[in-house]
Parts: sequence; structure tokens; C-alpha cells
Amino acid sequence: MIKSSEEKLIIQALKGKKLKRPPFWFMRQAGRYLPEYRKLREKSKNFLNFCYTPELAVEATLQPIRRFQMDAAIMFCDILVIPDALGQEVKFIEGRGPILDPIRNIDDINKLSRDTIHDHLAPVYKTLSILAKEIPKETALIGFSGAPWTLAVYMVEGRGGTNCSNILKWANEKPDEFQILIDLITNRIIDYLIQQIKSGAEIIQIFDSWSGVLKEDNFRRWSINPMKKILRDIRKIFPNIPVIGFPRNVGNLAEIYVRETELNGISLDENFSVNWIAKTLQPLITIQGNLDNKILLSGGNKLDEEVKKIIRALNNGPFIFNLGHGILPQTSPDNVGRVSDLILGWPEKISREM
Ligand code: 1CP
Repeated sequence: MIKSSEEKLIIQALKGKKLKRPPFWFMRQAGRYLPEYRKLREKSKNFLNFCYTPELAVEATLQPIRRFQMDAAIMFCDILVIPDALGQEVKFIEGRGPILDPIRNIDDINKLSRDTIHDHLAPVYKTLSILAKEIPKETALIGFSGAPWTLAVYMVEGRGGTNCSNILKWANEKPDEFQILIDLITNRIIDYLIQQIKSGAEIIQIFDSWSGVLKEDNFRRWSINPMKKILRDIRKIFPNIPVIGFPRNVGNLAEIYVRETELNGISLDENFSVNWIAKTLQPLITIQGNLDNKILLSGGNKLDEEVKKIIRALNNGPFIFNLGHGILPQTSPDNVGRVSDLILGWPEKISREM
């Protein structure tokens, strides 16, 4: 048994411990802002094949850790491997992001593969098992999945960045039919996450990047309820696995998300005021967030000040430093280094200015 003081910092934070320096990692810490990633990426033109090649995915995962000593490594993969494993056509187009052959009705749902996803996703499990051996002993290994609603958005709309009119129409006009799709995705996510944990993932993050389009009733039905089922089912097998939810752009609905699920952590976007978070949510749950990725992009003193402001407001309770959303590809690695150094040197060396 390792003593709790020797436990990895992020896991301590997710158990509700307040720490001297906040543990940190960044969403999309691997990726295009790193020259070594761009070079590695040339080895596989097709992005999904890159994700399904364990040597490449392991290397992409480790690159940011070597440079910046984050407290967690997130396995390199993408949320859209689930629709791919279900037999839907998924393509990543350079400069445009993912494009899927959209699902619009019950016949389309019935065409999705009923086979196990494990054969298709075996390379992802392999990536995790290699990483579990290779990451530094103090670094935690994060596995992840898209949330059912967010995966359904890509599957029905055919891409991200839309106003979600097709999926909202379906969910509102034929909720019982749409429920079949959500249930199918939810069950596959549960299988996928259980296998990730078996392969070495120590923490799970669930990305609900498109939950912000849901109003309260729909948010309960399509985001909170499936999350409850995911947590219930994976904890039947792994009762202590820490899980972080990321309900992006949901504003005040974050509070019911925390109260009605049994998550260990909530990852918050940059639209929340840190003082509101400290007062309303942090007494209930470990907070992860919420530096604006555009401030990280700009850098300079404003970046330093913003990082300090977030830490001063949120490090009086259980807290993991992160961004509000992923690192933008145009970001200078120096800016990421600047934030990492500030956090690794926390508490501040200079006296606290008023
Ligand atoms: O060619 C390339 O290099 C593709 C760029 C890229 C990368 C680096 C994509 C395409 N995905 C990824 C990796 C990725 N995606 C990770 C790796 C681990 C890490 O964080 O370092 C993770 C966790 C994701 C998760 C992901 N993919 C989300 C959830 C988080 C979020 O950003 O909201 C979403 C929505 C996606 C879809 C996706 N994949 C890729 C792109 C460009 C997008 C977004 C497109 C859109 O705006 O709809």
C-alpha cells in the first residue's frame, strides 16, 4: 500500500485534498503547438491511424511531459474513435477537423455495428499499457472518452461547430427514438472505459464539449443521466476510480451536474469567475480549470497575472490547474513552459502584491 502522502498529486486532489502547489496538466497538451508533434505526425497521414499506432500514440503522449513535467499524461487518442468503432465513417480533414457520415434516423442507428468495440480499439488499450510502464512514477495516467451527448452531436450533425439543429430536433421531437442512440453510445463508452482502466488508466476524464447547447431538462436527460449510468457501471468494477467531468459552456447548470452525479472532479471552462467557483462549487467537488486558452496564446505579464489569480482563488481547496479548453495550435511552447514553471515553483517566491 502506498501512503496517501506518496500518492500522485492529482489523485490526492481528486480525493479532496488541498495541496501546497496545485497539480497541473493541459487539455490538448499533446498536439500541433509542439514542433516535435508535427514531425511525428508526418509519419502517418491519416489521423485515426496515427491514434491506432501505439508507438506513435505513446510518443505523442510523452512529448509534453518531457518538456514541461505535467502531473498527468493524457493518453493520445481522440473521442471520435467510438463512432469509428461503431462502423460510422469518420474522416479528419486537414484544417477542417472531423467529418462523419451523419446518422439521422432509426434505420441509420440500426446500421451501426453491434460487434464488440474491443477488437477495433485494442491499439488504444495497448497504448495505455505501454504508457503505464513508461511514464515517470510521479505522473498520473489519464484515460478518456467523449460523453454520450457530445459523441452523438458529431454522429448526428456530421461535424462539430454547428448550431446542433439536427440533433436537437431529433431529441425534442422523438426523444424515445433518440434515447436508443444515447443508450447504445453510453453502453459502448462503459465497455471502453472499463477496458482503459484495466489497461492502466488511473483517472478518467469525460469530455462533454457540446453540453452547452442543452437547456436544463435536456441537460438532465442527455448529459446528467448517462453520466450517472457510466459512473454506476464502471464503479461496480472499479469502486475507487477517480472520474472528472467536463460539461463545457453550461454556466450555472454546472451546479446540478455536480450535485446530481458522483463525480470526483469537474473541469470548468474559462467563462466561470474563479470567485464564484470557490464559493459555489469547490465546497462540493475538486475543481479543475480554468485558464483561457487565448490568454495562454497571448502570453506576457497578463498570462502570469491570470495564472496567479486563478491559483490564489482556487488553491484554498482541492484543485487541479488546467485550461478552460484545449491548447490552440498557434500557441508558443514557451508560454506553456512559462505557466508550468510558475506552477512548479508555487507558492510564489516573490511576496504577494496586494
Ligand atoms: O492532425 C492533427 O494532429 C489533429 C488534431 C487533433 C489532436 C491533436 C485532433 C483532431 N484530436 C487530437 C487529440 C485529442 N483530442 C486528445 C489528445 C490528448 C491531449 O489532450 O493531449 C484529446 C483528449 C481529444 C479530445 C477531443 N477530440 C475532444 C474533446 C475535448 C475538446 O477539445 O472539446 C473533441 C471535441 C475532439 C474532436 C476533435 N478531434 C480533432 C479536432 C480538431 C476536434 C475538434 C473539432 C471541432 O471543433 O469540432
